[in-house]
Amino acid sequence: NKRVKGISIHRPFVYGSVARPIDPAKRPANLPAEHTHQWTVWVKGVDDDDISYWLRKVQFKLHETYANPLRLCDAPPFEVTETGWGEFEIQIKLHFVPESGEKPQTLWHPLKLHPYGPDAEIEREERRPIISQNYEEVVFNEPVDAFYDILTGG
Ligand code: SLL
Repeated sequence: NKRVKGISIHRPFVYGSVARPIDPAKRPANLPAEHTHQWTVWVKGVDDDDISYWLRKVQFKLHETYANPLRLCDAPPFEVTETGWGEFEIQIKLHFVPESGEKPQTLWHPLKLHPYGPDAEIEREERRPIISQNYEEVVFNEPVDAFYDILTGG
């Protein structure tokens, strides 16, 4: 399994979160009283492109106030939905397909629940979803040839 010399392959993806305030009228009876929002954090392809040919699984690490803070997504969609009361940094660990021989890579996403800035008041009044999303690229430097074939569809 030789490395393809002098080659870097970039693969784009997006990661982010959306949070919605829980509507008091639709509040599930079993929800802890202090939970104010429902949110989802994700890793996915740009325009929902398939990324599972290079991304094998994703581990999300939530704040320690959550029961079972480690959440493993073994297949797409790579996302976690939860309810809660506070903002925190979510650790996102990307595990690549075994053929890659690549070590996992870690990134951090600040979960955003509360609007701020010039439109914060109207966003709060209208209970608009709070979206925070980032574009990123993973760079595979000199991939092994089996992985190079997978990446390039060869
Ligand atoms: C804060 N530093 O104090 C942050 C921590 C943690 C949020 C926020 C737990 C929900 C649950 C939850 O929402 N933790 O109890 O399951 O704002």
